[in-house]
Amino acid sequence: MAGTDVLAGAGGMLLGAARTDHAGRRALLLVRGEDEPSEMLALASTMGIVVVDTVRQSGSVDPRTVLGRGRLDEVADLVQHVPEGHPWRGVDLVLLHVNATPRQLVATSTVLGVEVWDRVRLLLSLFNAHASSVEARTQVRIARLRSDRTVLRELISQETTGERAGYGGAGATGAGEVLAALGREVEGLRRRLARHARAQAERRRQRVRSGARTVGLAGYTNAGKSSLFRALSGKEVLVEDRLFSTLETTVGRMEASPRVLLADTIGFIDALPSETLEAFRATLAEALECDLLLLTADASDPPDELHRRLTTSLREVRERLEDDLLEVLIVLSKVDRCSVEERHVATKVVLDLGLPSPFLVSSHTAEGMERLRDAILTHLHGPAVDLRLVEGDGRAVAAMEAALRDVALVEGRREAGADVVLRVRVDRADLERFMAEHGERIERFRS
Ligand SMILES: Nc1nc2c(ncn2[C@@H]2O[C@H](COP(=O)(O)OP(=O)(O)OP(=O)(O)O)[C@@H](O)[C@H]2O)c(=O)[nH]1
Ligand SMILES: [Mg+2]
Repeated sequence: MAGTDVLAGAGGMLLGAARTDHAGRRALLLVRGEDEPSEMLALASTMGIVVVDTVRQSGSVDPRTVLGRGRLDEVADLVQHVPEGHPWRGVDLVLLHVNATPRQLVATSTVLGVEVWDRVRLLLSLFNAHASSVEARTQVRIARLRSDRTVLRELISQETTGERAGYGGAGATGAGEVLAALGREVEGLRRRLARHARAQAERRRQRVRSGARTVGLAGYTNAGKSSLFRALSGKEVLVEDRLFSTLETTVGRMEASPRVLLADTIGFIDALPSETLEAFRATLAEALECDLLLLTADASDPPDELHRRLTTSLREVRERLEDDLLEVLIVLSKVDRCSVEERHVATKVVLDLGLPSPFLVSSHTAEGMERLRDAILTHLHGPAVDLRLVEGDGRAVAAMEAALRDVALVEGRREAGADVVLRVRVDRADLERFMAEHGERIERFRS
């Protein structure tokens, strides 16, 4: 844990120690320009951080300090000498609403003398707080160390050019050693993650060999992916009204369709630098390397938010897919919260993006779920067919039925005298093989 600790104490560089629980901390949000900080506030509140005030300065972002230097000095003065009863009392964290450069981070924290996080560091701390599996923790740690390295390099460069006093007493040489140690740690973690990714890829190959089909769930964070996963699979996963509840991929079988696997995964967010998301590549691959993708969005978002989040999700998905031909269904979730009018508006947002007509569903009321399930099966196996297994000369229908059940998903069954009529979903190749073997005893109708 050398990296974070060193950064936390480095000559006034306060960028966050290794603590994972930030609930109850009081923070100040600095906004430059006209940006709307609601997502930043949601990220902070997801972590239980109380943003006591927002300081906004018009104009464009200062390349050195985000806010202008004069304004930042004023803020520093008040942060360091807060009068009794002032809302800034107890503030020990300052948030920058932008993805700051290392230079801006170092300068701002030096001037303010309190811990400073930009949007990326806030996300990394959030990931760190939510990461529960070894895999997720490793991914987050890699992303964090990479980010720390850029800040350390900036510190070293400022010392070398005399812009700042010695680094934590040890000087640039000491910092250079820390940097090298961080590099080694990242390499070790990456090797561990690569082993994990290889094991996952092998599991995927085994699934394909066993004839299973995978349906991936992707979409903006908090879109309702895990709820949809739960509704379709019956498998319990973490569902919470917070951003990034899910950080790793869970695979489960679709209820009543054991050959269809669903993969729930981490959500997307705007403007997450690719080197940060890179740490989650293997996790995303687990869900995105699928036969069918359900791109999920929250129908109850305001239309412009829905548009932005869908655009981000589409971009992230497309960047990660080698295969453009992947089939995608658009799912609008949480429709139980929407009026008829709102549903129309949300549908229009989807169609205006040139996407196929969306499935409107609610994981809470199960509305639309049957239709979605049906569409999934139709995409994977084609439409349902009815097969009549005809009883004859001693060969029991039961044996045929058992053979069919090995390759097909049975959706309905009725008996007609000694015959059995089954409604099935079956891959064409499997059906052809089955017909070749038992053809004279099977009547196929209503496909
Ligand atoms: N009303 C309503 N709320 C829903 C529905 N589906 C999900 N939610 C709520 O939306 C919030 C987020 O749901 P999740 O399923 O955790 O969303 P997610 O996309 O997995 O989120 P992350 O893993 O954090 O990216 C939770 O509070 C859910 O209860 C729905 O169909 N109707
Ligand atoms: Mg989730």
